[in-house]
Amino acid sequence: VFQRIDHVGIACHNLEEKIEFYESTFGLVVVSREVNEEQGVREAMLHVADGDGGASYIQLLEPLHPDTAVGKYLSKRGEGVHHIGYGVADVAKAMADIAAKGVRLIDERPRHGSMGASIAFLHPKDVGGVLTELVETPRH
Ligand code: MC0
Repeated sequence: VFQRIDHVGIACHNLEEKIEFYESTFGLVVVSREVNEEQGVREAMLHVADGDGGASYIQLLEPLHPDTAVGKYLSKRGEGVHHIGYGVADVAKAMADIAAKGVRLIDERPRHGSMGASIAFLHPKDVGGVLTELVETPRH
């Protein structure tokens, strides 16, 4: 089902400070910045590498409010890895295939993600404590 790692999402308190750290320490470059009200985040995508199935990124996430997924995560666990996003060819098909194996979907239908992607989250409690995201990138 998974074609590649699309991105690793990292929760942080201050997006601008973390961007500066990733740029100056690792030489990564921001290729997209968005506010996603539905997900309650302000985020930046930093390009890491290109592969056969598409690129991979680090996604830095700052909560828009404390009462959001990332806001709650930060207050409970502090800064760190928040989720892994896997590239899939067809997010709706991947959701159906994975749900059929007994893993709970957080989203009943695909939602809007970074850079025009269609995304859906799987419940971390059914994936060994790892919040897992399916990512279908738009076709060019
Ligand atoms: C919470 N838990 C996690 C977790 N967040 N475990 C692993 N990784 C995470 N990121 C655990 C908690 O520790 C807790 O475990 C249990 O799940 C319930 O957590 P909660 O704090 O009570 O919070 P809930 O249940 O209200 O929400 C957790 C849930 C939520 C994962 C369902 O965060 C969610 O719907 N996430 C999906 C959407 C999301 O994360 N959006 C932000 C990124 P214990 O053992 O203490 O019970 S948006 C994004 O990334 C987009 C823009 C994109 O990629 O393009």
